[in-house]
Amino acid sequence: MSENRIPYIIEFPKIGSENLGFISVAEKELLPFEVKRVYWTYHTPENVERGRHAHYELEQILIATTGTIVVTIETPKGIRTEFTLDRPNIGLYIPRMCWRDIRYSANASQVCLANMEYDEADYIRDYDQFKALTA
Ligand code: T46
Repeated sequence: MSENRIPYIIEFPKIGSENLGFISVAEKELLPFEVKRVYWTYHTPENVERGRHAHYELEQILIATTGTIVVTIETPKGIRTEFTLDRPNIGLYIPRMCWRDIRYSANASQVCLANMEYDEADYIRDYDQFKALTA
């Protein structure tokens, strides 16, 4: 699988102009996995922190199509990094077995590309369990 992968920012093409507007495209050469699911979140209040879990096998790319999303990732090696998604032509790749805490600006809309279908059994929702599994 992707044991040694680390989170990173993907820069998608930005096609267009200030006069006409822009299109960004996620074509497969830029993606580290085959997309099996797309979901999106919106209207998240600013005082709510989402995520707060890891996944055994799920890999994702998060894109803030509007607003700003701040994602704190902790890798299996315990390295914590904060990523700010504040442009609609960038995405954050999150490998499997990474803890994520996510905050949203009030106007944020988030699109997520995922490598597998929804499976509640893939979630690790307890931080102590995450630490034990990655020790
Ligand atoms: C992540 C962030 C960015 C479904 O029924 N289907 C789905 O595909 C998803 C993603 C969720 N759900 C249900 C399951 C829960 O009852 O929606 C509810 C909230 O889901 P979750 O706790 O996953 O929500 P978030 O926003 O905290 O996390 C999700 C992803 O799970 C997570 O991997 O990185 O979005």
